[in-house]
Amino acid sequence: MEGTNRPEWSENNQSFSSSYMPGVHSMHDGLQSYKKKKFQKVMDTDISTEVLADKVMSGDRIMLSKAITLIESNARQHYQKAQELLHLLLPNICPSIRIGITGVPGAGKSTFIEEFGFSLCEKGYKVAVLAVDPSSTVSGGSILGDKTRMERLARHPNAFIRPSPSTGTLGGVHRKTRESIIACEAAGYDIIIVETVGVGQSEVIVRGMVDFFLLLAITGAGDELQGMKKGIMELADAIVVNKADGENKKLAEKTKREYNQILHFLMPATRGWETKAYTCSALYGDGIQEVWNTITLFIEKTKNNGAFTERRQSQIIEWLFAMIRERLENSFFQHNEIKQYLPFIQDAVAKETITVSNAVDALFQKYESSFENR
Ligand SMILES: Nc1nc2c(ncn2[C@@H]2O[C@H](COP(=O)(O)OP(=O)(O)O)[C@@H](O)[C@H]2O)c(=O)[nH]1
Ligand SMILES: [Mg+2]
Repeated sequence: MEGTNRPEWSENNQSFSSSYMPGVHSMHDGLQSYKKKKFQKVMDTDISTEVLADKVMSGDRIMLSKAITLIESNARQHYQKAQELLHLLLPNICPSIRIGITGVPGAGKSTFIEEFGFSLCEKGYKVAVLAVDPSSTVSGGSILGDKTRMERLARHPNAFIRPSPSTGTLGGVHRKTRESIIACEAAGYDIIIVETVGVGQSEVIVRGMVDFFLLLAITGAGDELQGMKKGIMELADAIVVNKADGENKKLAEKTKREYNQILHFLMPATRGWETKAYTCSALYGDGIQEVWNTITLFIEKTKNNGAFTERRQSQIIEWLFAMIRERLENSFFQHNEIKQYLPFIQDAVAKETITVSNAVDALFQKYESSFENR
C-alpha cells in the first residue's frame, strides 16, 4: 500500500526509497511474549501435573510461578488441576517460618521486606514473599508493592517474589494465598513472608495463616497513636517502628515507648510471648538483625511451649471451616431456584409484607427440598 511504512517527512511519490520497519507496540523486548507463551502452555495442560510437581519440588522458580498461576486461576478446570498438583506437593513441604507483615501504605513494608529478606537469603535461607492485597479484590487497583518493587531481593537466587492475586473474593484470595504457601514450601522455601496493607479484614486473614505477625508502624502525632486500632495491635507479635533514622530517630524511639505502654495493657497475640515494640530503619538496614533475633527467639519459645504447633493446627482447622462456609454460600446463591426466587423474596422483605425469618424459611425450604427430590 502506498505511503505505508514511509517516514512522515518523505515525499509522497513512488521513487522515494526510504522506508522503516514498524515498531513493536507492546512488549518492547522479546522476553515477555516468550514468557506469555510458556504460561499459556502450562494453563493449557501441555505440561502434566506430575511434571509440574517434580519441577516445583526441584526448586524451579519459573515452574513455581506457573504453579501459583494455576492456583490463582478462577477457571474450573484449573482449580481441579491445582488441587491435583497440591496433592502431589504436600508430602514434600519443608518446615518453615511463616511471617505476616502489615502496615499502612508508605510505612515501608516493601523496603523492609527487601532488606530483611535479602539478609535472610544471604544467611542461606530461601525466602518467598507473597501478598494479600484487599484493594485489588474490591476495586481492581492495588495499594501494595507499587512504589518499591524489591528488585534487589528479586534478583537473589534464594528469593521468590509473587505479586498479589488480583481477582476474586476475599475468601478466594485467602485460599489462593494459603495454597501458594504450600507450593512455596514444597519448593524448599523455608521462610514465607506474607505482606498485607493494614485495612479491612486482611490483617485478620493473614494473622490466620502465619506463625509470627509483625506490624510495621511509623511515627505520627501522639494522639494518632491513641486512635490506632487496638484490634491490630492485639494481633501483632511485634510492633516495629520504621524510619528510625536521621531527624526522625528520636521521635521513633518515643513512639516505641508509647507503643510499649499500650501493649502492656493488651492481651498478647501468642501464648507465652510478650509483644513488644522495636525500632528500625529499613532504608539503612538498622535494627533488621534485631527483628530476626526476635523472630528466632519467638519460634524457639513457641515450639518449646507447644503454642507453635497448636496455632498451626487450629489455623488449618479454621481454614477447613472457612472453605466449608464458602462452598455452602456459593452452593446456596448459585442454586437455580434460589436465583429465581430470591428477587421476589427480597422485594417482599423490603416492602415488609413478610418477616426476614419467614423469608429465610421459605428460601431454605426451596433449597433443601431440591436435595430431597434427588
Ligand atoms: N527515611 C526512611 N525512609 C524509608 C524507610 N523505609 C521506607 N522508606 C521510604 O518510605 C517510602 C515508602 O516505602 P515503601 O517500602 O514503598 O512502603 P510500603 O507502601 O509500606 O510498601 C519510600 O519512599 C521509602 O524509600 C526508612 O527506614 N527510613
Ligand atoms: Mg509496598
